Amino acid sequence: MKNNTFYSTETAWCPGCGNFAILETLVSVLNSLKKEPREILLVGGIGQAAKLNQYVNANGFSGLHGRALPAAVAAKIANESLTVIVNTGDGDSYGEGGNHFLHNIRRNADITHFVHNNQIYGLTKGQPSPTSAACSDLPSAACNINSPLNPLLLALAAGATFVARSFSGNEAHLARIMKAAVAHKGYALVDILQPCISFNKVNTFAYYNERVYELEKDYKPSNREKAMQRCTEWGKKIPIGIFYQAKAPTFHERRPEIFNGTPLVDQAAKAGELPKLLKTFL
Ligand SMILES: Cc1ncc(C[n+]2csc(CCOP(=O)(O)OP(=O)(O)O)c2C)c(N)n1
Ligand SMILES: [Mg+2]
Repeated sequence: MKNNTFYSTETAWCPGCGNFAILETLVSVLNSLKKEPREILLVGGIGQAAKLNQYVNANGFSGLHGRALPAAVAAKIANESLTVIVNTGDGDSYGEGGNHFLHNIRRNADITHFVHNNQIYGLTKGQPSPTSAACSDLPSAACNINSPLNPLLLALAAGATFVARSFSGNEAHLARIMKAAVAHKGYALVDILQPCISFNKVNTFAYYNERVYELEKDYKPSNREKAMQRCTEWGKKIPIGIFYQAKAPTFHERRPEIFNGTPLVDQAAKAGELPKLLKTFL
């Protein structure tokens, strides 16, 4: 198989958008997997970030705003041999899709979730999202009159087994974290700091370049309390890296009686089973 099996196509993003580095890094990570496009499913909701699946030559599914995760988990349930990767925005993942975020973490399906966190509703031209900075800290139209949400802390509290942050201005780091997230068995969240050059004039590439640093080489991602502490560090310094990783049974592993190592799509329907099943409801 050639090393350029996957490629990106023309996009409708603003020149200079932080999404480009995420797209190109994801394409290089997909090429490193040595899989065919038919073995990959890229899922999004609605938004600028969510358009990513339309720009890569793999299977794609665009759900409703905030509904990327249920679609991704459903596809994985039906066909566990698919590598399922969600790319969608902070508004989509943490705002409109907040409920799905919380409860799909608890399912621990073996999917990967890349959140392009530009701290803004980009597609609809700059309204505050749950991750926008508090108005008291940010004299801007796009500030949060509510308490800003820390998505990593929420994911840890909900029991996520892989919780990481990266930055679209550091492609080498992003590639490393993306690879680790895809390789992780279970739900993996990577919150990616992604400057929106059109509508977020505060959280720019310069802003992050000044603050972002990598977790120490000897940082151990096995301690959940420590991870909770480190992921709340946000201000003059912003750490990136894998905050937490743990082994836990996946959605499929917890239901061997259904999946039995064979994807549902490949399991033959047994003749006569449906009428029998329907009778149980009478
Ligand atoms: C149910 C529903 N509510 C609202 C919208 C309008 N809408 C479309 S995209 C979007 C915000 C997208 O923000 P985000 O998910 O952060 O993605 P970004 O564009 O910033 O990448 C909103 C509010 C919609 N399409 N559907
Ligand atoms: Mg956004």
